[in-house]
Amino acid sequence: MNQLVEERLSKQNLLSVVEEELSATQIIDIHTHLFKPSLGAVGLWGIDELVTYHYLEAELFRSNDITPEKYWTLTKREQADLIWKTLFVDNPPVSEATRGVIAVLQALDLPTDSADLSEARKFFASQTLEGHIPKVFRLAGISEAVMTNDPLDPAEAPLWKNSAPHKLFHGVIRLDRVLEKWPEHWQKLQAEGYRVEQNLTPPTIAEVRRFLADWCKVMQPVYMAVSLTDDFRYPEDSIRATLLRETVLPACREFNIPLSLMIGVRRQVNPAIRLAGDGVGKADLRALENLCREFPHNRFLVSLLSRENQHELTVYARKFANMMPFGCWWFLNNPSIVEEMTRERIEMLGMSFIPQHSDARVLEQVIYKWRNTRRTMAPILANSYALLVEDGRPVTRAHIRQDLDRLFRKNFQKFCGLSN
Ligand code: RAT
Ligand code: ZN
Repeated sequence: MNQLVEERLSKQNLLSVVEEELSATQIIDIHTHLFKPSLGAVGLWGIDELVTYHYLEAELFRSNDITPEKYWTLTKREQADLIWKTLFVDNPPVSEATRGVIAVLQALDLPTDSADLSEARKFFASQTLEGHIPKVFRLAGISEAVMTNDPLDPAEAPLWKNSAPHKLFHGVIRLDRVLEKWPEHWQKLQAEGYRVEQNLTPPTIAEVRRFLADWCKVMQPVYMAVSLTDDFRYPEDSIRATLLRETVLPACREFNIPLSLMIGVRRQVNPAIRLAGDGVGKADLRALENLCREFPHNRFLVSLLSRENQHELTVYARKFANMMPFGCWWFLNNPSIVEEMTRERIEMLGMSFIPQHSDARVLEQVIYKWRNTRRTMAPILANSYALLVEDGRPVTRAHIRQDLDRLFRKNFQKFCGLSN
């Protein structure tokens, strides 16, 4: 190790060294809605998708009198033009989601204050997806992105037939349809040749296991995942709990992968605004406690949507090493809340958690989401080291590098049983 890396840092140097090291860290983005190029038909990218992101659609209706009903009759391009005019021209784009679009435009050397989107559209029309992805990942400082793959999505599932592994993307089996909407989906499994019925009989359980095993072979998932509502309970007398206990958790053990639980959504509190219409509710974390205790041979990645649940989750992480808290999810991914959650996690867990994921739905969003995460987290990390130095323990660049590698790569790789 060279002298510079070993040098004990003074308190004044900590922030700049953390910033430098954080910008050099190649992050694994552990939860996104991005897709590898061979699944490109379901992947979103480009200016019209960026501007019509559902986070921005939710903001549109607060600053423009258009009704949701009228908005949904517009073409994607017309929707983007309306949002651009409303949230970027007539109003200052200071919210987290609007500012993100500005940061992406700047990173791609496109105008940030133009009256319309014509120049940006011209730029994106001249890109190929294969060439654009590595450039975007480079600008975002990420080495890999973890996808969200729903084997029951009629648009996505058939694309897996001709899809080879890709070194920048990892697969994840997303189970919302199986676990949360079994009555509407069991016939889909039946149509695919699995001998299931609506009742969870022993043969049906065995066939759901076979379905999961088959998709594990196809998708090579790094984990399985489900998003759960704020009223999630475990144990409970329900289809969801039975499928979890009898099919999903055994499959995770068999394939030695974690289950990711994202808990706290309140679906469609305002259905008129569609994807933007989900809300948040505080969850009862006894469900999580029961799962972590009753299934010590399973591992759980956990992200919760309610700010009010975060301290409790951090306490649970101190009780259960088979649980890994991750990310500041969705409505929490704002600097004020990221700061609070990250400080709390470092204070109670040291470096044994996964600070963030991007949840990017549109490819170029990884640029701004990771830029914001780095910007918010650098002072928090620097402050933790400053306190340590103050209390008598020297800190070097090598220590910082190792910690960042652990937070943004190794904790995930180890928890998922991936080799690095
Ligand atoms: O953040 C989002 O875009 C949400 O709509 C959800 O996709 C959420 O992240 C999820 O994975 O369910
Ligand atoms: Zn998501």
